[in-house]
Amino acid sequence: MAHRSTQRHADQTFALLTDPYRRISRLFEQAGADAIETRLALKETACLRGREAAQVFYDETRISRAGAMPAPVRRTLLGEGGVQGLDGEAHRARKRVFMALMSPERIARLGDLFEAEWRRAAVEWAGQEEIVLYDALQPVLTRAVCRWAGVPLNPDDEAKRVSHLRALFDAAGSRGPRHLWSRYARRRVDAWLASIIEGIRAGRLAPDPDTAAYAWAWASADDGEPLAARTAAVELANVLRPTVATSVYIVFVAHAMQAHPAAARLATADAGRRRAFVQEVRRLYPFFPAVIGRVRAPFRWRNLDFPVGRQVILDLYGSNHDPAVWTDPDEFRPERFIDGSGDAFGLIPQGGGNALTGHRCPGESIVVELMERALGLLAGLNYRLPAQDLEIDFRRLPALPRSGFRMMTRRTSP
Ligand code: HEM
Ligand code: MYR
Repeated sequence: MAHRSTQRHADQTFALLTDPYRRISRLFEQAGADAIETRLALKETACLRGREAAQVFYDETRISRAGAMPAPVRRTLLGEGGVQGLDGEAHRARKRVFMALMSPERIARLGDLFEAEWRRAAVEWAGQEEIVLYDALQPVLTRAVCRWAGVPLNPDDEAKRVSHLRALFDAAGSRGPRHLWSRYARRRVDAWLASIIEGIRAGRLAPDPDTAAYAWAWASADDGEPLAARTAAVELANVLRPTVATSVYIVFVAHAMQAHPAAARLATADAGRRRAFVQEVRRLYPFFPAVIGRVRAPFRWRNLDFPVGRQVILDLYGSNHDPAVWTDPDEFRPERFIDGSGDAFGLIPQGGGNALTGHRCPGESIVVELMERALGLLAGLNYRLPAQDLEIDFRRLPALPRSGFRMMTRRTSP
């Protein structure tokens, strides 16, 4: 069929820039397949979606991750030399350090710090005509996660640190000057956190042993020597940045609460329904579009050849909307998760498989905790929504409601 061959050979880079979340899904629909070949940034690329595709992608004997991440992503969002680009035992050793930070007690502690910072900020919000939730959350999350991670945050530097951490995830996927701003922010964040690591090693700073700053300052490399300070800084940024990025998901929680007030009321009153509501927000709303790897050993799957070195993309957003896995995938239905979140390859907004051994995100428990806390806090906050454009802008990376979610929070006298 003529249109299939055009589609196979047309480079999708431009189309992806204008519709980063849904472009690949359209190709799956057009081809009537869950595995398609295309070209991306001039490279032959296999795109996959769905539960079985996730099993293939996370099979380490088939797909490797080292060197797969494009330079523009490493120079902004991720940094150089971090866990995302490692394979095998080097990866597992690095990953254990992240996972050791995620005990239920420590996660609850971060939740408590977030609530305390939210309540402090809410006093200020009550004196303002209006706030933009997305912007208002980042200082709150930065203060909470820096306290939690043992990273001192000098009040004079706070605004600067918040804007740099935000730029790492909010501006990385832009073109032009905003992308360069993200690169600049990466250099500033790396330098800041490397100085914290050096301060700990020199005894000038003494964070608690159960913090991320302590863990990364004293983590060792393959050869048993301490990690290079710059690498430890990148890993510490791998804790701070994504926690601040949870602001995107919290805006989506607020968005879903206004769109589905009955479900939101149930979620406010019941822990099981609250978890289900949050899982459905993570499934439905667009955030991390896709993950990328390379074929390590040749294989064939769904009538497609996967030669060694071939670039492979697992479409996370598409997988969470795959009609073969989800009934009415575009509908918001928290009930799907009332009996739990299913297996490790179904709901995959933060990657699939096993977080301890594979590349799945180690921060899911943080994200779910902060989203659940935010749901309760939003339900308890006195606010009205001014007229605004709440439509999700799918061309933005990360996608967001066009208005950033404006709220009228002024306390009116009785
Ligand atoms: C990896 C999403 C929050 C730390 C990932 C991956 C995704 C993801 C898609 C890649 C999985 C893969 O390569 O297979 C998200 C989203 C978040 C979030 C949407 C919402 C804000 C967090 C948090 C942390 C975190 C709070 C804090 C510790 C990491 C790290 C990796 C990772 C260190 C690399 C893991 C590895 O390569 O083994 N995340 N994440 N993320 N995430 Fe998250
Ligand atoms: C995190 O790891 O910080 C959490 C998730 C951030 C997702 C940001 C989504 C868009 C970034 C794409 C970067 C593309 C750069 C060319």
